[in-house]
Amino acid sequence: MSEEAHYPLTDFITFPEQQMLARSEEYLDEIKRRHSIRKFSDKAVPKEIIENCIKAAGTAPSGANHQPWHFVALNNADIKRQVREQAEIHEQGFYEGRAGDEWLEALKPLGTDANKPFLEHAPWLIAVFSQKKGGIKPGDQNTNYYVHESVGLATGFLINALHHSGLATLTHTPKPMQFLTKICQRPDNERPFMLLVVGYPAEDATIPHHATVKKSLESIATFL
Ligand code: IYR
Repeated sequence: MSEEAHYPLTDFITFPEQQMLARSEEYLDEIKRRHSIRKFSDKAVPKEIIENCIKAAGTAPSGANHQPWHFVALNNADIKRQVREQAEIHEQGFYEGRAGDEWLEALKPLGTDANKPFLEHAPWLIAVFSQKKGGIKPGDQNTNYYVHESVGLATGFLINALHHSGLATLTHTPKPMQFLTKICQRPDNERPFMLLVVGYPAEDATIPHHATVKKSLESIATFL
């Protein structure tokens, strides 16, 4: 088959409009129940679920379909401890001044600080890496396009897949995140993009009021 070949679209499902409306409502209800949490139980999560969710993330659209991402799933206690240690060192600098007053003020309603026990408690951490160079075939070193957009989309798919599977997440962005490259044994040409904390909520997990305030449809959308 030539590289330019096209196939007929055979797996698209058309639903009656009534059913579409019901499905859109059901999806909205499901996704409204997604909340970032910062207290995780240490209950184990089977690897196969994480694998399926990463496969789902890997179906995201990307610039020229180069799929400029790599996911490192960590559930080894010693590695998670290293991530926590490094993250807390960097976050201390952040909270003790590097962030600046305006940023710290914006974070106050979330109640976050430099302590990150969830990095050890949660059964899985998924470090997402972006690749400036690559291509569709392993080993390709071509330019990748729309790298941030692509990796952001894949990360969104991943969060959604995890939520749909019955898992809670936290999008964590220790600043700076370069330490993840070494711990995750990734090459220099990749950049850490985000760290997802994955597992079940602890019994006393909370969501800050601030995070429950979502903008109205009118303020986020315009129909012309
Ligand atoms: N990376 C820090 C600070 C932080 C920044 C933003 I923007 C948030 O929405 C939440 C936290 C931390 O993880 O604590």
